[in-house]
Amino acid sequence: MRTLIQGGTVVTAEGSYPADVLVDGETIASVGRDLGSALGGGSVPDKTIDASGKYVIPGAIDVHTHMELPFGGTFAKDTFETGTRAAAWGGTTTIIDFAVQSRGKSLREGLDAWHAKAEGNCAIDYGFHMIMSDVNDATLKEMDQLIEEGVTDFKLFTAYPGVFLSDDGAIFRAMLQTAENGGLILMHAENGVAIDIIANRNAESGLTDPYYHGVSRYPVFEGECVNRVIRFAEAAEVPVYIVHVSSHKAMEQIREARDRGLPAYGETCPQYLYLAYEDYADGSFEGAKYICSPPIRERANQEHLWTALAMDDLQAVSTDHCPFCMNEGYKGLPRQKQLGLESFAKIPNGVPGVENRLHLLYKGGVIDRGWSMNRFVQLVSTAPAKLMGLFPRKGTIAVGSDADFVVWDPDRPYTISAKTHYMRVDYNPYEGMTIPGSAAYVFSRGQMVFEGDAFVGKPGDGQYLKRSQYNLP
Ligand code: DUC
Ligand code: ZN
Ligand code: ZN
Repeated sequence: MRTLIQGGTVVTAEGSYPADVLVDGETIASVGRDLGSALGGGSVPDKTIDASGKYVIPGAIDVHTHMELPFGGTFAKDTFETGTRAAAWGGTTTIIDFAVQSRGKSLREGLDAWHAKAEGNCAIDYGFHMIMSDVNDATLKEMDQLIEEGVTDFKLFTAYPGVFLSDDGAIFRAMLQTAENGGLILMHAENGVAIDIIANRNAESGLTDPYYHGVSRYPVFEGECVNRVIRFAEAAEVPVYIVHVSSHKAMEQIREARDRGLPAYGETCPQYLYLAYEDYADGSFEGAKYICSPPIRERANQEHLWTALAMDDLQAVSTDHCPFCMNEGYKGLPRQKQLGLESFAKIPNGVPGVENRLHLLYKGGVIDRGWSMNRFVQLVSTAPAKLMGLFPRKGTIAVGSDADFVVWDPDRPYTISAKTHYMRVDYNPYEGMTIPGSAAYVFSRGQMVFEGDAFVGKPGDGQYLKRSQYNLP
């Protein structure tokens, strides 16, 4: 099957130029001017897409999702089937989800469980990171095996005492292991022990509204941990990647480390760029929609994060997609956010976003702040591909790369709404926001997945990605 994408502007992280793209099977066969006539008389493609007036960008990569994550007595609502379809609609053609090692179990058991959930269900390609809840001699050895299987990084937490938290020794040991095996440590860096002291004090004083979730998790508790784990990585002589950077204080630690020449990297997420907790100080339960960890912050943080993305002090944008419904009974399912009607401490942590990442970055970055389309592509596709060992198979438009791409129409406005979104959740944090452009066509390994708003892909077409070692951007 050969498909010709004709007359568009190809955009990569390096540059933009008018060119056609010829897809043969699952990969890009040719990129150049006027490929239609170059093909010659008898040789016509099976399908031609008119991309004039549109951008042809690499399929985007969301390196931080939680499909079906068990959390606080319930599960994140999107399955691998519904979540990957939603991702594709927004222009994301690869996700990397977090497999979880439960305390006392092996990494293998956790990884096998995540393979079982995803296999045969995904509309786009997918990979896994591994969350390590126990660092010990056995799990350190297992890390080497997982790397062989394409799970090349490991997430550790300084948050969630008693569940995921790793102490300093565990973090440092895991980093030393990656110095040997070439893996990458990803850190959820917030001081969960200190947070719990403030959170419990607030809850005991009757300050139980959703608003106090954010109030209890001081930005300095994030900054302190980011600094600490970067120092451990410096000592272990390994790179480190900080997930979901939410505050100015945390971002500054990454910037300062990079200024010293250290391979410290960080991502942020749309919720930290757009949502602010002071908007939910009215005591209503509405704020539960926006409860995630790290929390959304005071608005003053947002511009610092946007600038950090523009200046490469942060290198990627992911979503931390982890949707929980607000209302009991949604699609006949039991309560989720309402588990915390009595106290914010019981509200499952997470926000939806997997289908709106490109919309929000395009509007906030390209339209409102004048970024180039190349910077946009770098942040949503190319840097994630490099950091997570997928480049150049993914993350660019080049001969031989997988034919994962999006025909992005700058004149196809879209108003975000839970009434029309594909995510399996009963609200959208960005409800009512109008985005001037959106995806007109989405391709995954040469197959069209979305034609406008019509899903033309298939659950199960997405394949597991065995990833390589990071290739630092
Ligand atoms: N934070 C969230 O908000 N949800 C899932 C896990 C996490 O760390
Ligand atoms: Zn996290
Ligand atoms: Zn997460």
